[in-house]
Amino acid sequence: MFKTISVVGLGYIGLPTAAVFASRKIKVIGVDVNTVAVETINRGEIHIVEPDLDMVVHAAVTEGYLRATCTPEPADAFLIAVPTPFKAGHEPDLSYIESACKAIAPVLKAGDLVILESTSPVGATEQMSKWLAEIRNDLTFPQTHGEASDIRIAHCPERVLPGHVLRELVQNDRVIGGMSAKCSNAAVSLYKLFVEGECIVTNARTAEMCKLTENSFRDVNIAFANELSMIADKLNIDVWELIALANRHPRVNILQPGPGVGGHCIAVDPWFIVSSTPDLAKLIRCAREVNDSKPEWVISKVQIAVAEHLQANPDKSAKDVTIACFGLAFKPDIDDLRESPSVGITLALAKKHPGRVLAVEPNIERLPESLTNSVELKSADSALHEADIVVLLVDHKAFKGIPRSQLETRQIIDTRGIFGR
Ligand code: SAJ
Repeated sequence: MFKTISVVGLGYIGLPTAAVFASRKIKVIGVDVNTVAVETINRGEIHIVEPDLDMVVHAAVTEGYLRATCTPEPADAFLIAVPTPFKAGHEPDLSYIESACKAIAPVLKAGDLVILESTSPVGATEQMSKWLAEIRNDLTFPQTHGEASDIRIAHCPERVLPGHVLRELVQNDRVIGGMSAKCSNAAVSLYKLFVEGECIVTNARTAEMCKLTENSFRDVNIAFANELSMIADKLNIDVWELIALANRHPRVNILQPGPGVGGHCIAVDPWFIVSSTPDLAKLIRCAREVNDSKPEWVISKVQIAVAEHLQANPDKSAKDVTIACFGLAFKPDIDDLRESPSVGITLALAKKHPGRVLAVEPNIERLPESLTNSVELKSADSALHEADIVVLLVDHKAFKGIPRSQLETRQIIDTRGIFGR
């Protein structure tokens, strides 16, 4: 039924998905506007960091099952996995989906399946189908022709955790929201080519809301931990000990505080609920605000530490004080700096602090452009050697092994609680 599958958007979700289909010996055409990504993939290499993905892509390309291109070609199924960021006012930006629709519409044929995988506000799948129908009025779509439509449309949100993508793609259950029963059935047969989890059918709107709900649930729970960390600090209580104790209750399971919530999912998706129902989504909005305010709190803690350091060393001025920020990624053991609170904190410190600001990020080779002029990228050893104040922002494995003896004479702001434990 699916001889050729096209995956539009070869990023953190699209590329692993394309590679996994190809690993099942299905012809996959990957489409992306980024020519560098396309060339890299066609060499059998990857442009992102995800454990084991390099091997799977290399095998898929050399065996001839995966090929990338900038121009869409005919296929039996199209999976759209493009970004869905937000615009000013936290309104969802569907322009990448619209561009993907314009790109694939000319090559659609009767019987094709189009799946929206990108996390989207409620109604986006119907909107996608309308955009396709506007361009291809020679074909019929589910919003007008229901079960009899030429083109099948479904939403099937990805739910994989960066760092564990290849395992979760195969093992996680999939929520499949077709615009009609036939659309859902077609999508189930497609995912069944590699998904070992259950494929559960619903409608497109519920599938959209389900993905937003999952990430909002996590955001609200992280906000609880972050709020608790600020309260505990004020009351002179170790928040990590507090959470570990409270979690011994059989029905309490508090998440971990940090410097804020990053990434392109949890810090974004709850806004899609808020923007569609602003008067009702009070808790979801508040959680976003709590998590977004955490970096400011961390920055103020560093400023207090600088002031304390100067008090203890009256011969020094602020420009003699060196701050080292440990970790720039948005979470441990990945290279992804997108929407990372750690980057924001490091940049803000570099702007405010007259002395040197160092960054340690073992998963990158060069600093993002926003930091290149004001921050120095260092190894953990040299940063520890040079710093007066250490700000731990990401709980990378590499940092957990730092001997306590190397930290003793430094002032530490540990936003992840790894040094104390
Ligand atoms: N974080 C904390 N404390 C915690 C857990 C996370 O501060 O206890 C922070 C992380 O440091 C990071 C942010 O939250 O900055 C998000 O990290 P994450 O590991 O919670 O989630 P993501 O963004 O990597 O992936 C999420 C996942 N969603 C859920 O767990 C509900 C993943 O399954 C989704 O597929 C992904 O979003 C997505 O693409 O939407």
